Amino acid sequence: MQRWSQEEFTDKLRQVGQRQYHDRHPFHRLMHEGKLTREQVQCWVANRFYYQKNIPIKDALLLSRCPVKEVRQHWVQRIIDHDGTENEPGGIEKWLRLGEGVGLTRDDLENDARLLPAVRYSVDAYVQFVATRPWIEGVASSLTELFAPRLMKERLAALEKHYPWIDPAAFAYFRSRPPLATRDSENGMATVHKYCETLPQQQQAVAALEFKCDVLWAQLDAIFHHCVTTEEGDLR
Ligand code: AHQ
Repeated sequence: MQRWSQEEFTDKLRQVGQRQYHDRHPFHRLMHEGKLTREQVQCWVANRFYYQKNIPIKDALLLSRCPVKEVRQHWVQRIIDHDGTENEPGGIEKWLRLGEGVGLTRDDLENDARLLPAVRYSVDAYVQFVATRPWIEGVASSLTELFAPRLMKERLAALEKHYPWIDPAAFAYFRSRPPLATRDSENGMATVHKYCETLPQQQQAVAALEFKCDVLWAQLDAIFHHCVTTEEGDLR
């Protein structure tokens, strides 16, 4: 069987998102419907911080395994976007400010005080995946961001509408992230098109994206179980 055309390959990748992206997870649905309590929002922010702070680690691992200068030249910007510079707060700093905005301390987040085991393991599995798989599979796994801008816009509108107890300034991350996510997913898509030259490589890229959707979904399963069902009884 010969390799997929670029359109077919793009379509296969986008179908993964339609089937498995975490925008449809019950926890996000509760959030978007304004049904989360203060404690449940805090649980999500604290646990998602572990994912956010591991993104630059994952990206640095990918850089260290990628021999193609042109790919590294783009990829390095992702680390700067999250770590920031001495003058510019990056995504990690904005997420810490989100934490303070929902009533947590920076310490709570930085010391993983509320980190759930399954969130730790799913994020660590993502970092290990990028540390051990071929670098192009690490690129493919980041393509969940094809679907992130729409989710973040829906999330921002819901947070501003349904959670008046949170200072809207705390949502800076969700305002600034979508254009970066679009830029990164466009670069990632062009990179997998260029370097997945055989059908098996294309199939591995789709598998990498499916794996990453499970990484995101598993985090919300843990958060939903610990912070919703056990807290709210049998809320379905
Ligand atoms: O804030 C997010 C982010 O910086 C990234 C980096 C990217 C990657 O390299 O895997 N994935 C990602 C995502 C972020 N936010 C998630 C959300 O729901 O807020 C979505 C997630 C993604 O779609 O992969």
